[in-house]
Amino acid sequence: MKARLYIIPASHPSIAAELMLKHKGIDYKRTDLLPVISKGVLRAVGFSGITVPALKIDGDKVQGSRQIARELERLRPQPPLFPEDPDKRAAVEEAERFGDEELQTPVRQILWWGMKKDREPLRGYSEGAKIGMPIGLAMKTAAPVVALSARFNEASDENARQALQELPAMLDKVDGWIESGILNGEQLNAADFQIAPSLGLAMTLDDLRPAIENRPAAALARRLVPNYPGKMPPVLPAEWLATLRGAPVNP
Ligand SMILES: N[C@@H](CCC(=O)N[C@@H](CS)C(=O)NCC(=O)O)C(=O)O
Repeated sequence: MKARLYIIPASHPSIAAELMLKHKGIDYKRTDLLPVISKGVLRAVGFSGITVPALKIDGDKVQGSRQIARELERLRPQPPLFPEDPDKRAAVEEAERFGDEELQTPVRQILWWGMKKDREPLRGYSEGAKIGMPIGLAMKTAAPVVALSARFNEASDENARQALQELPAMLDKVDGWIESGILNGEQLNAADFQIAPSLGLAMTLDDLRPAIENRPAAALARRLVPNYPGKMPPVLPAEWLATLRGAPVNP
């Protein structure tokens, strides 16, 4: 099987795709792309969409972490990414959908909002990546990359604040799935691989880690992404963090 995965360093759905390729034991080559520039490269190599993860496998092109999960399952059924039992499969698919459609975005918006305040952490998030130029040189283009990425991801004050408010209920949901055995069981599944990278990325933010690290969700992140690249020092306004830390919200 010939596979090439296109990623952006530290992108949570990209890490989900890598985890699934490894789970299936599929050897792959990786092309690391800088945000923004990634869109043009993906088009140039024949993908119809503009986001990573994007996978070329045996001549086919698959884009999107959930689509990649299904293509890998089709190409190599063992070890499985989805349970055989229909009820269990439906539960895993719902958790996976939540991870993709609901959890990824707030984490991404908080991260890019933080980068607008302090873009130096971008260096750490790119650690170990082969982006085709020295990281010091890439950092010289960091200002427009951050501005465009923040705009692309709609990382406005309002959305970042809203994302912070939504996060505790989302973490409760993940903890509930762990307690009921849908996530973080003996047999890992597509939802584990989808959700753990979002948790891992969130935990690279000093502002968010305290709200996650003692939860069951953190154990899932530590199991699957123990060395998530990057670290963002405290950057969010204390007032915005109040709901996350359990303090009452001002009326
Ligand atoms: N929900 C999609 C999200 C894909 C996505 O938005 N990827 C981001 C990186 S996390 C991207 O490619 N952004 C383009 C950019 O930042 O320039 C998936 O799971 O595949």
